[in-house]
Amino acid sequence: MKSRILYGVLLMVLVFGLVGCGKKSAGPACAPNCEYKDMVVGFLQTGSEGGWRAANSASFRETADQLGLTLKFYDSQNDLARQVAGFHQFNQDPDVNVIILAALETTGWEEVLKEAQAAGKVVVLEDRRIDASEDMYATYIGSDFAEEGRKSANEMCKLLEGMAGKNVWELVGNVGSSAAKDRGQGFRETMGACGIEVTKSQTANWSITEGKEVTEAWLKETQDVQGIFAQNDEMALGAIEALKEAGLTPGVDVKILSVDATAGAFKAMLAGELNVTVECNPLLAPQVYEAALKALNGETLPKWIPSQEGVFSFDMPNLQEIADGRKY
Ligand code: GZL
Repeated sequence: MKSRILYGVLLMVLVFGLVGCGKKSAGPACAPNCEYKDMVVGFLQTGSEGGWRAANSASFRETADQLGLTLKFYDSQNDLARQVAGFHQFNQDPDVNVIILAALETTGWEEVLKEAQAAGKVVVLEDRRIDASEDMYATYIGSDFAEEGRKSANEMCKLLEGMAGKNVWELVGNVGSSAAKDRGQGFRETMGACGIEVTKSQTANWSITEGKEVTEAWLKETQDVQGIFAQNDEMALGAIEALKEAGLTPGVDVKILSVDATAGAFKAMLAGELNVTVECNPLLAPQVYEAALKALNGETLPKWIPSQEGVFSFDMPNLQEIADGRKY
């Protein structure tokens, strides 16, 4: 009798051990030989806030077609709650085996990441990093925003060389985003090398309209500014409009530097109104899909694959040629 009870207990432990307690469900049936045609990607895009984002979205759509994978594109409309809801939706979708996130903000992802892990979904971060344990996602593919900030400060030092004043105004992106946090941090790490002081700093949420409104308000207070550091091109274009309406010559009276290197920035540099743009590469889809496929097949990836990026200035001799050759 005792041996039958012991056998029953052992059997229950074995069954629960196999079925009930595992953190992760098994990987896809195609592993370790999955191909792009087996990938069904749930892509959680931030929204459509400007030229950089448009190029980033186009990269994911075009590359999905080229590779023959299935893309389910979710537009979060720049609303964090909507982006989290979209993540839940993809976690519940039995067809989706890869989730790609361009996070609007760095925090608030624990629950959906755990849900994804339990459901056996591969999670890849693109563009924006998040504050989460590295074991909750396969890899992060995106720029070194802090380095973009340091590059920006170095270039602003060159622009303000020889000027008595070194007052710089900073137009900040979405304050919760990694791009805004890290660019601001990188700029402040390096600006002391030439005595730059950030005398005004405020969010303009990546937009032309808000970039103009914030700069207009500042100019009503003072015109003692030598440089404007806009954390993306759109906010710089807004600042340029505000300076012109205040009777100042952008790029001359006030030096302007921005980040992204979109077509709008090249147009403004060719007009002499923008001095420098620090590149931030939006064409990430090929790298991201390649990493997702490797993760789907059970490969372990480095936790960050940084993008390679340059710097462009209005006085480059071949600027028109460079502009003509760019994709965005
Ligand atoms: C950068 C990206 C930023 C761009 C902005 O990787 O996250 O978001 O710099 C965009 O133009 O809004």
